[in-house]
Amino acid sequence: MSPRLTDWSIALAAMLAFMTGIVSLIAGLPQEWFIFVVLTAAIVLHMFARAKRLRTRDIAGRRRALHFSALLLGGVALWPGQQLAERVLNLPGARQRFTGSREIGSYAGNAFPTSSWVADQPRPIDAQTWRLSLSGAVTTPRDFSYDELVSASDELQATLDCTGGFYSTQRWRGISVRRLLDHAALHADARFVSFISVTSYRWSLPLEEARIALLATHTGEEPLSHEHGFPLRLVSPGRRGFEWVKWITRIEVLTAPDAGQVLSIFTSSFTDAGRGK
Ligand SMILES: Nc1nc2c(c(=O)[nH]1)N[C@H]1C(S)=C(S)[C@@H](COP(=O)(O)O)O[C@H]1N2
Ligand SMILES: [Mo]
Repeated sequence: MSPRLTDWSIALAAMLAFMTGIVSLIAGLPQEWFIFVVLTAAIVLHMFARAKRLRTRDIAGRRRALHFSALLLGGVALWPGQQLAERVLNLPGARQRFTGSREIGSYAGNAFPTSSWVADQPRPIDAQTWRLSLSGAVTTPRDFSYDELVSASDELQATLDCTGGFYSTQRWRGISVRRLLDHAALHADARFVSFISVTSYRWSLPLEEARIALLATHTGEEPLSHEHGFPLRLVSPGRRGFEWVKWITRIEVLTAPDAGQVLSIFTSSFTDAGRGK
């Protein structure tokens, strides 16, 4: 590939990345994965087209060694200084969690940001006709009504942390997955539990981890809003936000990992239900 072409593709990629940044700021769109993919592709392209082999004289010699150690030490020395400055000036970075996310709307019911992996936007769900079905590697598959699930009143405090850059800690209420599974008599070879949305977005957890997760109907004292996944969403402590499936309608017990789930989170927004049809 000619140098010109790669320079153009880098410029284009940088512009795209910049524009998605602006758009997501304005529209509150969620993920930075798109920017990441575009930039990575551009850089890899650039490396193949333009990389020069490292020569010994680029890295050997006293001057070079001094130069590199100074850069390294300088970087290390600057970091605590930057952290301090952030705290003193109360910049947004000061309230960041180790994931880089900033806290918004903890312990305030539905008043925290809402996010989709791509663009899932189902129609509001009527709790009275909605059912949760539990099936797969179980002896007694069955359905549950909203009222049955609400009456369990299990509680779990956990932090939703979206890769889009916010986190929010809530006291969630609903029914624990453990309690739900106790209704179904699992087969001996049950290994995973898959949580499936009306949009076909799905994600699974290993059985033991699933048991400590919660199927939430409420956040704080409020029933979940439609945007936050009413009537039922997964709350999975320690897992990233994209794994907390919203608008769940089916739970399937699996005997092997679900290889198709990764694709499902990218395609669900293009299904009829995902588009609100
Ligand atoms: N069905 C479905 N569930 C989903 C998503 C989605 O697009 N579809 N997005 C996930 C992502 S990326 C995050 S961060 C959380 C956001 O939950 P919130 O809208 O309640 O903040 O929901 C997750 N659950
Ligand atoms: Mo997210």
